[in-house]
Amino acid sequence: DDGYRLWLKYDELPEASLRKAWQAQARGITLASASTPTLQTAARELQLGLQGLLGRPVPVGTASGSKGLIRLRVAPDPSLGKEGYRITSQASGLEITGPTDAAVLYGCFALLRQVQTGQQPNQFNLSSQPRIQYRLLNHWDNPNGTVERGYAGSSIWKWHELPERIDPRYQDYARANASIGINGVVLNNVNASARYLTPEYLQKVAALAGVMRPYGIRVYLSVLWAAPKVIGGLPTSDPLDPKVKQWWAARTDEIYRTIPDFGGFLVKANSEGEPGPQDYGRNHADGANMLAAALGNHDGIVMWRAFVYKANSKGDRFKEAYQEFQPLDGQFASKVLVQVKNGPIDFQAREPFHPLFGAMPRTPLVLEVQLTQEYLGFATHLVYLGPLVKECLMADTYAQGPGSTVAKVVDGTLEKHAISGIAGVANIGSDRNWTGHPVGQTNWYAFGRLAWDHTLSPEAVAEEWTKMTLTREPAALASILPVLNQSRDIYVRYTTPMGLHHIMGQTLHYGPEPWLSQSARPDWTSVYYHKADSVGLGFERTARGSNALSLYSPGVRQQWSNPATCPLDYLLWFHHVGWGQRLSTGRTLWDELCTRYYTGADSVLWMQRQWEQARPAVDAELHADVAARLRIQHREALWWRDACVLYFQTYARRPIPPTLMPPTRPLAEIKQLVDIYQLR
Ligand code: BDP
Repeated sequence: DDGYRLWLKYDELPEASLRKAWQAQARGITLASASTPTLQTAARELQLGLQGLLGRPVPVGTASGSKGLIRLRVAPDPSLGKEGYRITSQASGLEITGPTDAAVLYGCFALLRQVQTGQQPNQFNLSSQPRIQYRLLNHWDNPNGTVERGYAGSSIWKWHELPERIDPRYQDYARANASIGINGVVLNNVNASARYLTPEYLQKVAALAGVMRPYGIRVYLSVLWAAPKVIGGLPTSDPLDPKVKQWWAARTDEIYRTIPDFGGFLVKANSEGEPGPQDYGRNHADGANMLAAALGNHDGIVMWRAFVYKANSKGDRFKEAYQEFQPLDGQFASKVLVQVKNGPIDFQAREPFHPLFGAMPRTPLVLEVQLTQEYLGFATHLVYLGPLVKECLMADTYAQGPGSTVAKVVDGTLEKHAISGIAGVANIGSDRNWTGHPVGQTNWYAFGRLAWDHTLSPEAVAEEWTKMTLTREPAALASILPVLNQSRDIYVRYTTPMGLHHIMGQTLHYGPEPWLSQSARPDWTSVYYHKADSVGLGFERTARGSNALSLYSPGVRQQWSNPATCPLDYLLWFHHVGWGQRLSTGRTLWDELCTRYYTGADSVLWMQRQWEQARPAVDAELHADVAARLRIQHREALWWRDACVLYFQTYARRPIPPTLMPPTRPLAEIKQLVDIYQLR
């Protein structure tokens, strides 16, 4: 198994009785509504899946009357929103209904999921509708085929071949997305090239949109703020300049002439050297609102990113996005959503939720999470991110009292927004199995499922994926699922336990480099974040330090500002703690730190054993691939452990606790590994 088919494998169900039971319910598929491309797609996808799973033909027709037919029907149902579906057992057979053809398509994939995960065809009466409206993948793909922070080969978009040649992979990509409810894709990197707005490229984008459309997916573009200058020949890109406004309006009209269901724009402006409205003394709202005006009556949105930190900032980077954006709450046009990363720094293995959530009640906020594992071991380490996404969604902002979770901010229910969105930075590339690490597919899958319904548990989602992708054998599931579910915590332990953050290798963001003290800017170093000294470790963000904690609601602040009540997982995010300080575990900070690094690295051996136990039930090629990656993961977990323990020991001046075996190599040797690994 080369992994290409993802979770849409559709191999014949091994249990004859289950097959039979479903066969009786699926003798054929009928369309009870006027056929549209999406409805035809729905019928074809259902047919494809059922034929594989049941091992016999499942014809699609319009005939009715006979029993055991699955009816697909578009029918108004105010309780289902636009995209919700209902699957019911009728006397004549199963019926999949929804208010739009895309809803029926989602229903078809939901039914397939039932069959794939081994459910019996009982009396169905199930319905589901997405809680978040815009569920988008963000590709950080460049025109030349490279992918920023991509670890699964090159871009799947072959711009030089478009629009004439449509790689069959585009359709398989669309199928996979539709099967988990993703309804939009931003095709290109947020560090955007202006090229995408040229007529030549719009033809290419239109060709991709044509593949996505029957799957209920709209395409979006990241835009370069300076495009009016770069490709428009204007002397300025000032958002308040009439010529600039005209230029964007004309460009936008042309986009909609070429791609009538175009989704809208994603913008990274005045961030990490990208141009933006501040170059002209304007603010983010001026920029976003100008683009919203350019969209006019077209059905499109602007997603304006809040990932900003000033070029010469002297303060705490933690606070910068908040300081720039919070005062603009209420000033954004109705088509604008502000897109906020899950945490205040940058996709670290564990971050406290971003303080902007709950702090901009008059602005819809898109939650941005990173599926590509930039800071999480690339495509080498097995890290299932469902728990990370869920942890952020469940975090309580206390903005309107207890229960004001990030999920409720994002889905719009807390602050009563008409639009809502969530974005995942894609981990998809040209590798045959799409994500490099075979288990990286879980992160794509879990993003879609949690975007659709954030009340799902990440454990349940992992189980679905594993059953659909790897095996339904109970013993194998019992060994694989704990590995997935604990993998993120294990990764945190051997890299950045207890709230350490941003101590990874420079530029490439791989491996440990806690000693990094020189860089183009202080907040690109490691010492800026861990602040190790002879007294202790951690970033003081209480009133005694940067006071970043003041950005949170009192309910959060109260808990986190006291080191005794701050969860250990966040301790060093907010406190500079003495090496000898005793923690709730009974250990000193130093001993706890060492213990976590050691147990984290040891746990990778446990992951290997668990994976080994599943061998008989998992495809041999795929099993061997993951097993080999787990061996690398252990070697690199030891690298992290030894680097961090030995480096922090130079400040702590305490022995490794006696129950742990001290590293056998000196720090100097480990420091050299950075150069070897990073090919600097
Ligand atoms: C950082 C990445 C950088 C991205 C940036 C962003 O290192 O490549 O351009 O995020 O989100 O994590 O804009």
